[in-house]
Amino acid sequence: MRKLDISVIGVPLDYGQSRRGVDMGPSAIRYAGAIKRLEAIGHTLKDEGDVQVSAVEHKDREATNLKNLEEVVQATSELANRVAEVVEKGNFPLVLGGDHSIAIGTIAGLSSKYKNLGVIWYDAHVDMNTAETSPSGNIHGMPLAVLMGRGHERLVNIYKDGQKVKPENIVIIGARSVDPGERILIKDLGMKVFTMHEIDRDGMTSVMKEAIAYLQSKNVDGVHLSLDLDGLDPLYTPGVGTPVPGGISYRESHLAMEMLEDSGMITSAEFVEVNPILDEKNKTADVAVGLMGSLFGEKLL
Ligand code: B3U
Ligand code: MN
Ligand code: MN
Repeated sequence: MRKLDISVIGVPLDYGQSRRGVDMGPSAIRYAGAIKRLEAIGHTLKDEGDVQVSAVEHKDREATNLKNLEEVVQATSELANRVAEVVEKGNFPLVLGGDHSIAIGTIAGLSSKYKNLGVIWYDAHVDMNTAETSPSGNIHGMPLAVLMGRGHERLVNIYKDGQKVKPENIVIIGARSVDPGERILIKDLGMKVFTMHEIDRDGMTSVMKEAIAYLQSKNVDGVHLSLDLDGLDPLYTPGVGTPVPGGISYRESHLAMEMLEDSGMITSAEFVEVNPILDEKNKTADVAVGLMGSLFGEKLL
C-alpha cells in the first residue's frame, strides 16, 4: 500500500447552490474523524485549514444568471493556488467541500502539475450545465462543463486560461439526473458515462474495471476523484442539497473506492456536498469518512 503525505484543505463554500449549510461540510467531515482515520492507516496528514470564503460587495456585479459568480470565482481561485502549492511539494491533496463548484478550483490547481489529468466524477448529476442550459443558475451544476472549457469565461479562466481536462479523460459514475442541454453535450463530446443503468445491469465490479482500464488507455498522468455524496442513494447520504433516489449503494461505493485504491491511480480527491443541516446525526459525513478509509487503503484483514 502507498504511504502518502496527504494535505487536507477545507472549502466552506455554499455559494454554488441555493441551500444554506453545505459550508459546514468541512467541519462535519473533520468532526467525523477524517484525519485520525487516515493516520491510522499509516498515512501522514497535514490539515492545511480552510480556504477563505466571503461575500463580495454588490455594486460592481455583472449581469448574469449565474448565482454568486463573484464569490465562487474568489474562493475557487484561492483554492486553485492552495492545491497547486500542495501538488508542487509532492503531497496528495484531499479537498473537503463545500458544494461541487469547488471542483473548478481543485482541478485548476491540479493543472499546474498534471498535463493529461484523468477525472472520475462520482455523482447523481453530470454537472455539465452552462449559463444557457442551467435550469437553476447554480454554479455547482456547471463545474464539469467549465473544466472542459465551456461556460462563463471568468470560471473557465481560473488559475490559467481555458480547458483543464479533456472530455475523453473523464469518467462519470452514478448519473441519474441529466438536464436536456447536458445530454446534448455528453453526446456531442462522446463522453464516458456509467449511469445507474450500467451499474444495475453490469454490477459495480465490471463498471469500475472498465472505468480504470479506460483511463489507463488514455495515458493519464494522474487521476482526480471528485466524489459528490449525492452519488450514493439518499438512504445512505441524506445530508445533501439535491438528493436523487435510485442511487449507488453503500456497499457498491466502498467496493468502488477499494478498486480505485487497488489500481494505485488516484493522485488527488475531493468529497463534496455534505450538508450537516439536512443530515441525520452526521450520517453523511460519517459515510464520507468511511469511503475515504477504503480509498486510502483501510483493510478488514
Ligand atoms: N442539474 C441541476 C441540478 C443539480 C446539479 N448538481 C446538483 N444539482 N447537485 C442544476 O441545477 O444544474
Ligand atoms: Mn455534483
Ligand atoms: Mn450531485
